[in-house]
Amino acid sequence: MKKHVLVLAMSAMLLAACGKKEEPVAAPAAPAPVAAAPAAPAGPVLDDEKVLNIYNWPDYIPENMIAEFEKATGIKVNYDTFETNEALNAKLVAGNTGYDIVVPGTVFAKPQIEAGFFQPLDKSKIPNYANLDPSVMQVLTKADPDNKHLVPWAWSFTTVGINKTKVAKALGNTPMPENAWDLVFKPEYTSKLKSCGIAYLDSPTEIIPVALHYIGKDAYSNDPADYKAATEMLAKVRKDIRLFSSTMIDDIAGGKACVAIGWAGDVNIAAGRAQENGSKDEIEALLPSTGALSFFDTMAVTKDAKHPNNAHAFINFFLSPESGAAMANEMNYNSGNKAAVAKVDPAIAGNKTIFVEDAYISKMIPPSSFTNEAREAMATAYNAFKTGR
Ligand code: N2P
Repeated sequence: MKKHVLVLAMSAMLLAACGKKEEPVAAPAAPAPVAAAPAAPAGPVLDDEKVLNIYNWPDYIPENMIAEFEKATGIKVNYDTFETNEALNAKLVAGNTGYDIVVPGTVFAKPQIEAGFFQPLDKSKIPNYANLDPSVMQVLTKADPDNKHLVPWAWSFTTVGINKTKVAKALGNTPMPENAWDLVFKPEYTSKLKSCGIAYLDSPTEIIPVALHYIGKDAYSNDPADYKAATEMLAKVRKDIRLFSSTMIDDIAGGKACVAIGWAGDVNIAAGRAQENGSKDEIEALLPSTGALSFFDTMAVTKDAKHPNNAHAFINFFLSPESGAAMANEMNYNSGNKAAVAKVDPAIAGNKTIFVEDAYISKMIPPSSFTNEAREAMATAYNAFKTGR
């Protein structure tokens, strides 16, 4: 059993034994020490009710992480998933989510913080906060000015993912374009690739920003006139799009799509899944020459969380070096945990679409955010594009 798990387990047992609530675990009364003993590490503060409700994206957590946390703390975790930022946002706007921890992307987290949906974190309950990469925390300040509400779950980028083998076949004599975005946005390519399947993520705020970037506009423009320009471009390839997908990993791994607008981490998961299924096809996330859109998904504790202490305990557990390394090694996602890097498998650490090199990071379009009005206009534009063939 890993050391941090052991410490948590011991404190959970102590806590259960003395039945206290909302107080740090006290060390049992001991005879006056003869020699100075090192202070026992304080256990996490937990809530009376040993429950934690988490709402996260699918395919985004190492297999045993919840079970390990439950075992270490005695907390029962209810873990639900959502597929888009829009879906999570609708829940938060409706209120009374019942969730203690939610994982919005920063593009949505900014207005959500402003709307008062989250409570400030108590960093004294998150000693592993120190493991976080300052450069990632710096990016988060754009959504959360003083890093008060958000800690990273993972970051990656929205890009073009391909089944290289199938794409090469479908393109025939046409060489790969210099700009990978052409594969999903330029009729010359989409007309050929539709035979093996083109998939787009199914969300206005995933597709319109990359389309805006492709046509040379600000990816995070709040101007509806720009959305019109983006959907005019998109309309030209609409008939070639096979899927608007919320099951991208299986669509790519299972051969329903040979090219996709997807998240690099999920494309890497698809590559592994295809291999497990016995496929010899090469699947990869591309690094488009004109840049990809980086995204940062973050944990936040809801304002009305019923188990805020358990939430902090989980956040601290997630920020351990072991959890961060598992996110990379098992899930192909970089969790922005500096202390985890030394524990990452060399093959994963060397994958430039997971641990992105500085030279490409400087090419990426960092996240910004939209006003609520802009998001509505974007959704209208997107739905018209999606339904119009
Ligand atoms: C799900 C990954 C979600 C990333 N596997 C997009 N926010």
